[in-house]
Amino acid sequence: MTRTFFVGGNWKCNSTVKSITELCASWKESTDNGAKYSGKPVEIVIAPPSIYAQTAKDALPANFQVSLQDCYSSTGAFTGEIAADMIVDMGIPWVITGHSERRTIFKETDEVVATKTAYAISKGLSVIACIGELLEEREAGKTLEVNERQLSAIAATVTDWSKVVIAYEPVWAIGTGKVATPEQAQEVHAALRAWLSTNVNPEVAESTRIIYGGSVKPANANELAGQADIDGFLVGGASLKPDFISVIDSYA
Ligand code: G2H
Repeated sequence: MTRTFFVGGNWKCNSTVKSITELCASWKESTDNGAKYSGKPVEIVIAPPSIYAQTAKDALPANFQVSLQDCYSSTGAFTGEIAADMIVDMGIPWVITGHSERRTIFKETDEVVATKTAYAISKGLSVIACIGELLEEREAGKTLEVNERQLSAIAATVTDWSKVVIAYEPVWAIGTGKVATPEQAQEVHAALRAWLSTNVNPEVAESTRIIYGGSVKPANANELAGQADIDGFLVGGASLKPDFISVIDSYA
């Protein structure tokens, strides 16, 4: 089975109308409205801050999809939240759940992430579900234990795996410039795929995209993309730049 290469751009809490307009214009120019890549299929999903979702949707190249960076698992009296229902209503097909900044800064537990993921899928969204270990967890030899615990919480609630992309993002590599080596990333990706095979089923393990995030940029994307179990990227800082297009092309 071929897993379509997946490249996500997570703009986090960055951007203005002006910067989005300029960035998208440069992407359109260098890609002939997004139509010109290396010839292989690639799925491209950009997650702007929610208030700029429509601005991005209007400005992005034609084959770029839009995601939100988080969602809430209910409508109602939840001031400041955006329910998955509303994301669907606005014609946005994707959402990110469990990003490490949600887990560490906003104290989202494995259970909260799992609930959001299941709810988003139940409303028809596709989900980029993030997992990853802290530096102290890696140094304590707990990398696989932590990632399998986080994946297990998500897997317990997922009913449709065709709607899920798993993003492995070691927290020590996020925004730090310290990218995991291709071997370090491949080791975890292979273990996660084996976990899916044993604990969900071999078909899901074979078909689910497991993407890497953490200081991905044009200079390191090709080598990471060459690893057998790395099916794409979730890119932060480098997705705010014109040459993000070379990350999209890194699978070629
Ligand atoms: C990891 C990544 C995007 P960056 O958070 O999700 O960010 O590429 O800036 O490390």
